[in-house]
Amino acid sequence: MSSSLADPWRKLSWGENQTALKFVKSYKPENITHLRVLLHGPVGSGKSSFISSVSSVLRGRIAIPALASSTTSDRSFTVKYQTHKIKAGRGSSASYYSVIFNDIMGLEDGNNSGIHHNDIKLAMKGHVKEGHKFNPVAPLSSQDHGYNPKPTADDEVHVLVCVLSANSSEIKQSVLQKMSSVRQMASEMGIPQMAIVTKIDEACPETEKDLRNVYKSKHLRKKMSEFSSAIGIPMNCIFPVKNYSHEISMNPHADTLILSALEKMITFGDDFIENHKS
Ligand SMILES: Nc1nc2c(ncn2[C@@H]2O[C@H](COP(=O)(O)OP(=O)(O)O)[C@@H](O)[C@H]2O)c(=O)[nH]1
Ligand SMILES: [Mg+2]
Repeated sequence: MSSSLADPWRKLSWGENQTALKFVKSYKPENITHLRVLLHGPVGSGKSSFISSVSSVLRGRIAIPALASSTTSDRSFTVKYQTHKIKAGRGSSASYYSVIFNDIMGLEDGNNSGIHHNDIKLAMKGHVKEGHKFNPVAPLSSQDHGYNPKPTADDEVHVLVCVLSANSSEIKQSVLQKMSSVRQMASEMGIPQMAIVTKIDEACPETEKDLRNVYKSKHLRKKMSEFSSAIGIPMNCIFPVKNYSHEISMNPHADTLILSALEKMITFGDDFIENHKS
């Protein structure tokens, strides 16, 4: 039996990125400064790489991966709440794009690692101050210095993105359960959710050879559908991506996948911003 479908189950205009790029670059939310995307997922799932990759796509060249902090072997680093912005232009005319990112790793096994459930909720509501160091055993309380008592719409999270690796047959059921419960918290707050599935190159040799095979791969489709039922995100809100990890030059097909996910983040986040205007 062949491992690939004759026809892709989702159609993309591979390498034709101008329209999407223009959309992302020119996007401005109404009445607020930026649209905040919160990425969550296990250590090593590719959150930092995705943010760097977005930066590379928007700037048209490989970004210095200054953001890649965590490695799978380093699970004990302090976890700071940090906003990542992407610079548009250079020198004195430099500004930032209106889509900004935070990433949190809240989903490790065991009690003493990861971020407390309630802290993730507070982050989504905008109560966590920039630079706050999460403490897994002492969740943030309203008396703490890191607590922002009066968050504005700019501090809030506008779209929640689950980040999972396609190459992780070993993602534990307990991790998926935690992701599912974070997603449910977001649902209760009306925050839209979606997922990206990273490392599609590692998970599928055909896709590694040519990224355009991604929606023909039976293996990846199965993987995405498993994630979909495990965390409760519909298939049409799950996007496979290949992050820039080891390459030294840009790949227009990788950009197409990244932009396709990014466009969805913006339209979802913008809907939320629209619906919650005060
Ligand atoms: N081959 C491949 N490697 C990736 C991809 N995304 C991330 N990586 C690698 O996976 C490792 C962990 O990624 P990182 O972004 O630090 O994960 P984080 O802990 O979620 O921030 C790094 O070595 C990345 O280079 C991908 O799409 N393909
Ligand atoms: Mg990271």
